[in-house]
Amino acid sequence: MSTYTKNAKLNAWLDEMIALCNPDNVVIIDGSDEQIEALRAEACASGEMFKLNQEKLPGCYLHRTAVNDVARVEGRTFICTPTKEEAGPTNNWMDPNEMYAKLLALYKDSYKGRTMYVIPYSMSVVGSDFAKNGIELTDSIYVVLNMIIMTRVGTAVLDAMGENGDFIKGLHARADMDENNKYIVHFPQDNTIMSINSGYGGNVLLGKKCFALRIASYLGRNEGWMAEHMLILGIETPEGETKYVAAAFPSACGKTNLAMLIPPKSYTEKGYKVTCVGDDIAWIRIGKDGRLWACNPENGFFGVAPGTNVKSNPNALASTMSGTIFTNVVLNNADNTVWWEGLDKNPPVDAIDWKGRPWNGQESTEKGAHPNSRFTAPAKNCPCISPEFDNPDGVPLSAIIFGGRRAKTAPLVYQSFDWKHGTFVGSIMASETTAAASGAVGVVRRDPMAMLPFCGYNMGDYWAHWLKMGEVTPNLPKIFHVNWFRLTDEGKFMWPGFGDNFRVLEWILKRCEGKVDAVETAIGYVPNAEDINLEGLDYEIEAGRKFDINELKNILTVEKDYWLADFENIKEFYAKIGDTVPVELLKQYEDQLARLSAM
Ligand code: GTP
Ligand code: SPV
Ligand code: MN
Repeated sequence: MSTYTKNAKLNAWLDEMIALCNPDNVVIIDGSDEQIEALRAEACASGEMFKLNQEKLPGCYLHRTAVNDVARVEGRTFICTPTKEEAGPTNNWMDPNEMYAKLLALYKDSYKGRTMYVIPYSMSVVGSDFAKNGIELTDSIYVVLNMIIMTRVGTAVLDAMGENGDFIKGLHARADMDENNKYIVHFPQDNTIMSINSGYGGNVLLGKKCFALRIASYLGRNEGWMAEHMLILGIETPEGETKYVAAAFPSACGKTNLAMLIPPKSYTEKGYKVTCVGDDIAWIRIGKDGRLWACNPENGFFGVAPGTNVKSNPNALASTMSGTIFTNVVLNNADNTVWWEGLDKNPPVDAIDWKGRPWNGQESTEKGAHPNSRFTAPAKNCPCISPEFDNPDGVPLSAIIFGGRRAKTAPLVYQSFDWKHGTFVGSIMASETTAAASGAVGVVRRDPMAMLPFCGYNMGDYWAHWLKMGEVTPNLPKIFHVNWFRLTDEGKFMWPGFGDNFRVLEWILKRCEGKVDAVETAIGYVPNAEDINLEGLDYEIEAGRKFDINELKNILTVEKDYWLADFENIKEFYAKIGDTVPVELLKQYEDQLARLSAM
């Protein structure tokens, strides 16, 4: 047996994977600055990455993926549990033995002429109670450098694993990038992830969606905790107190933006502040005090570039100013910097688009950056990163917020009646699809708890786990639902959104503290319009349109007909999940339908 590390299980697995993939070299990633520099230089020499203007953007690089490899591929993502029922009707499934046989043939000699990089990484603070270790094997330097930003990587992780410690196995190979043989596969019972024929984000940064959500949600159910597609933020009040909330929105529906928001001036002047604990994933456990405590297992942000600008999300923009890898954005030849739609109103004229073609932003009718182009930025770069970011205990949650992209139906904000009803609210979440996954954009689909593409087991069993957590947690957070995306008949966003979302967060916290009344409706508690503070919101949100209390009343209404139509769709969705839908949720469905019908 080889002696790459002092962990016997790891050495044995490495032997097996080396024999299978047949690399020319094996490199253990130790996380040192010298190694990172050498890898960057090698990637630039081979054309895999481009070094950007190091005066304006120190440590920043650009990467372009293959044009047919720009988002997660849900159709080729599999959960291979022993039975199909365990994976459930919302996941693709194949018999594990059949899938292993298929994949082993694809991986055979796939590293020939290449280097195998062995990435030891920890999700959460190395060695902490929350932490779980992983090893990702990859033949892509781009993946190595992204993992170094997104997770805690290197020798310290091997030390924490010791001679006998367990780890999640992840094998990634670019292979020949054959679309028809692209697979992102999870074997929850074996703690194993296998990804082949992709080089893009969530398909290949195996610590993220594959481990921290799909495998971790499965572990969480067995071990009594939760892995959720949620941002975590802190709200600091003028009195110096900080309250924490977690929020689940589907991909490209505003988590990074909410996680780093800057409150309106009228609030910052009084001393309110938002701090960011995480922007995509939360691991949640019951703390000694009986509350739910959340930590962000990641160490960086893999954020959507388009739409990020000094107004919408200055903190995200600041986070990308050093040590960042940009993927599929525009290269500005004039000063070797980057650009994307929505950054500013001055697209470069002498530029290269995300496909690598010459691009004139003043003349071209095509987008320069891909709608799902991204930045990979270190969390420590974020000006509002929470002082608790590295706290191994995480932070205690006052509220959990669900939300989606709904042109109609869902009001700006409402509160569920209790945890069971809140679980129902999460289970019926829906959103218009975005460019974060391949496929049609703008189609309404049900996306329970924003976990539809990320739940590592049967969705009905996952809902049961939510209900169970509600029973065993003595001091539960309150559950809310928000929708920043209501549209006018002309297709304009009604609510100003972004920093002004703080106004809604304030109402949510007041509800948690019992400081404000609400209107009891068929779907939950809705604010009295007067209780959402509109102070300072007297600017034009677009030419000729100001937001006022009448517009607010409009987006707070519960419209019976829309909701009844939605319930038809929910019925179909529940039928698809089938027998595993908890009886409690069926009861919640019936009760809410009765309340709506009686409106
Ligand atoms: P993932 O990284 O895919 O999980 O996405 P995310 O949930 O972090 O979404 P993100 O914050 O990156 O936002 C995605 C898109 O939604 C961007 O184009 C934002 O500009 C837009 N967006 C975010 N918040 C708001 C809002 O309050 N109102 C409106 N109208 N758009 C928003
Ligand atoms: C998402 O799609 O929810 C993301 C990006 O956060 S990815 O890492 O590709 O999943
Ligand atoms: Mn996400």
